[in-house]
Amino acid sequence: MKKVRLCSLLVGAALALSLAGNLSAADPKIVFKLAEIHPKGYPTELADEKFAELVNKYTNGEIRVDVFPGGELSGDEKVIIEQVKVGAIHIARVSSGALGAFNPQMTVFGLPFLFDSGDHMWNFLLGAGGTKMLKDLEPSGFVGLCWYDGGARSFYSKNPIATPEDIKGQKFRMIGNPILMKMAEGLGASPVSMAAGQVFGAIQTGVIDGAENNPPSLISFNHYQVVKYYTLDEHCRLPEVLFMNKNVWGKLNKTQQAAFTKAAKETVAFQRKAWADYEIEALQKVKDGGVEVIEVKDKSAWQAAVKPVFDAESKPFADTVKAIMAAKPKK
Ligand code: BDP
Repeated sequence: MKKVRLCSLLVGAALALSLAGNLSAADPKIVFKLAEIHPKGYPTELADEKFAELVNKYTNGEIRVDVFPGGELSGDEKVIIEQVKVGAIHIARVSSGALGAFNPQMTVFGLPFLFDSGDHMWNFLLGAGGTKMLKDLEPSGFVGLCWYDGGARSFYSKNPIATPEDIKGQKFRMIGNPILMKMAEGLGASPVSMAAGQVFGAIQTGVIDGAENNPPSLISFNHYQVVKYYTLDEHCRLPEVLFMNKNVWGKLNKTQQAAFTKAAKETVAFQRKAWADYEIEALQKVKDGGVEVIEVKDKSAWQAAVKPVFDAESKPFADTVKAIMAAKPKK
């Protein structure tokens, strides 16, 4: 009995010690966990590894970041974000689509056809607007480190989709972004929300007809094996986010914080390059896997079909949308 009490006292004291005060430079045991649902070698995962390497380098070995890819810590980004919020996971790379449930401003990226192109998105993300959005993660208990590319999302299904009308009556898993759910409803589909890890089984067993995502995700989650058609309507671009627990950040000293910021910043160009290369390769793999890829050269019918959703849903984000429109690259 006494032993047990002493034990729990010691554990309590150790915990208090680790929670109070700064993480000291002399402490060799600063090891952070970084969660990633994509497998090793995926462009965001490569960037996570690069980030870990640079943090170690710039802190002169004081801090180690261990990357857990392939959903090893959880295959559900909602769970990962909850864990980052309580500090059980220190750092994570997730989709801004999933972060919206914890930090509503992130929902804005669900607005259909918000960005004209990848360049348009990056002009915004790397400018004052995108920097402010990372900063505005703080009231939610997070520190935003940087943005990564997540390309454009398009519909894929067991059934053909040539025009927006073909969406009608089909059941799609939409990433849990309320605007995207409304967009699918607006197109006459039944949107279903579930973790990315559940989509393969749900399509295979006929619970849903399809989903929407970028080409690399069709490969990383093996969805290309269970659908027949991929229609490149490119209805939205959801940037990826590297972020961490705010209290953990607060325990880093200024030099360590600067090392994190520098490391994160340096991974952005690296990830964008890895993304650009892999996006092309992944689309080819989808085709080689037997999926019919339907190009949508003229998107005006799709844009017109979702305009009412854009108009209604953009209202709460008027300032951000204005900043995004102003970030269109000059032609
Ligand atoms: C992918 C993102 C991943 C999301 C997934 C999804 O890279 O972070 O979990 O989409 O649709 O594009 O849930």
